[in-house]
Amino acid sequence: MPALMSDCSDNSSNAPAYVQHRRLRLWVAEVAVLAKPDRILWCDGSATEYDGLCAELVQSGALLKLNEKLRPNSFLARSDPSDVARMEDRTFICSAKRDDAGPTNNWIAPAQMRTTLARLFDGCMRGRTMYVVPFSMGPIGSPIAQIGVEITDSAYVVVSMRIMTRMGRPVVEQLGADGEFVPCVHSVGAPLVDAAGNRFEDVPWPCNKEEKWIVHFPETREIWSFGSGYGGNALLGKKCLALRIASVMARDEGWLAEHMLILGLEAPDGQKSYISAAFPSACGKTNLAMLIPPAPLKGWKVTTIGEDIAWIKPGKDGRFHAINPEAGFFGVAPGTSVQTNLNAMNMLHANTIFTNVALTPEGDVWWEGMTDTAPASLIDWQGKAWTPEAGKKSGGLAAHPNSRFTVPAAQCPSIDPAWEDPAGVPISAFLFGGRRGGTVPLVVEAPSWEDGVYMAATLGSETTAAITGKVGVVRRDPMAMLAFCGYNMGDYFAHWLKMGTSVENPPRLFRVNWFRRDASGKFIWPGYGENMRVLKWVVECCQGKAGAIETPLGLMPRWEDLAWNGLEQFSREQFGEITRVDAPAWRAELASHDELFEKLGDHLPAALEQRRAKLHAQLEA
Ligand code: SAT
Ligand code: MN
Repeated sequence: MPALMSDCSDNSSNAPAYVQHRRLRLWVAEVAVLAKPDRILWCDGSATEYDGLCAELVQSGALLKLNEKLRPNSFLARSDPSDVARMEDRTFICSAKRDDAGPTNNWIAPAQMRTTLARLFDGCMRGRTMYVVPFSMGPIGSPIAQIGVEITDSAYVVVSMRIMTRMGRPVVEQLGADGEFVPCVHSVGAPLVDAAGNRFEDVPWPCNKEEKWIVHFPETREIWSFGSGYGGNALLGKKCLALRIASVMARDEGWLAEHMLILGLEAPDGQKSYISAAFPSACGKTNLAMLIPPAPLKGWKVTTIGEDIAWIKPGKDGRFHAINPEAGFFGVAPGTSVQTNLNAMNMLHANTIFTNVALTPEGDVWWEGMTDTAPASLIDWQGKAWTPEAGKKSGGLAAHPNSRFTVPAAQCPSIDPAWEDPAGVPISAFLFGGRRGGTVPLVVEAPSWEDGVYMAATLGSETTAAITGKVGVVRRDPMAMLAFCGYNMGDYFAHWLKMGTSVENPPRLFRVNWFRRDASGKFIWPGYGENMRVLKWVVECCQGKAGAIETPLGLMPRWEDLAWNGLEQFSREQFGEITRVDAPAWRAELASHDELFEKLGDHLPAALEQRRAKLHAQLEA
């Protein structure tokens, strides 16, 4: 933590009496001296506080209250059109040494970054309220949990953090007088008063159009975010703490902080397994985590622990145990429907904050894919009148492709009874998947941990609207962590290799791809609930019961090894198409892994180069 300024005392933090933590009070006072807010408000996390803040946000026009009968206690926020997704090019890892951030992260020297932050945050909260938001990632008091305190000048962030994390007074009480916490400072970067004292009107979605910075100091475990109010840029417990900072903690302490969902699978005989799966943003993690098995696969049941992040620690029983550090879901709205994710649709019935979806004349929400036909008239995500005809003509969408819902996890109908178990759940398999129109087969089990780490490290995926930039280009996204690993990617691979030997029974590793397309560009595999057929095979592999054949890539199911009841219309030819291993395409694929591997230089573990040589040899055979 930076040195304390001399001209502030802990009295100026405005902390309530229950805050016993002197260092926390001093830090809050210090940030206040820098950011110069009109007032400081410590959030207790109560329902009264939440309701009050939502009412204020409605008053100011930042939130729109949805129809109480159709969508009780729910709101719609519309962001500034320049602030709609994570910004990877504005995300920085400021480690002491450039090499520790590695070639896949943006790096700026800590001292230089601190100078920039001092400039950005000086007076950035003038005219605003500075909220102090203590939060726990993981059940409060769990040995796996971590505490953070986010200072923010956005009430939208406060109410979102109350859904996404365990937040408020109980966290401060858990901290006691000297507990460890990760300091997180966030400002939308839009003061309401300038240095000369001139006051400006607020806007519904304040942000800084010129500058956005999402900054991490891994050594001192601090987060500073400026200029954006959206998602992972602003809700600092999520990608910033639970992935970028936590991945560094995990490296140092021997565990894993991963961009993974966690789901439970109950077999017809009652046997329960848990699977964790890594997919890049907006590749269907939420849908997979809440999957409803097709009726013909009677007796199988899927339960949800988490849909975005998993913290995984070696257990005394020789297995990995995982918790979901979050308390809510920040899921992609478009494409969510009663057909694709009934559990999510039911979960969103109330107490939800929607961002950048469309508004119906009845005061409810709509997004592309929710229903086959769009309502005759809507207000789009930018607050403008929208009709299906006009949309067709202009190509303008009613909901932004990265529009989101923010909802308490407890509202999910498929939530697993153990989702808040502080000890976590034992993991049987890790799945790694991306969006790949070609080349990558439906499912492959890696022959060994090392082969699996190679598979995961070379995961490729077509980019989505969850990040700013071009959509649909294949990029290497190792373990779906490209944007979230807080240190050198080569060292991260070495950490993964080592973790496989840290327990007696590590999970089995699989790669999946639901997104293969035919010659006309259509998805071949039906996906969604039908993915249960693949999950069933995965669980059976873990139990040594599945049939499979060896391929150059690893173990794959034959047609007869998957359950097809209820999906008879899916032909053997189609199955052949999505499981085909095209040797020339794979040679090109292996060569494309250079794109990442070459960058890593001597940080690339030798074991991974050996795996690639082995794969090359197998493809020749
Ligand atoms: O990073 S966000 O939390 O905004 C969403 C995502 O990309 O997964
Ligand atoms: Mn994510």
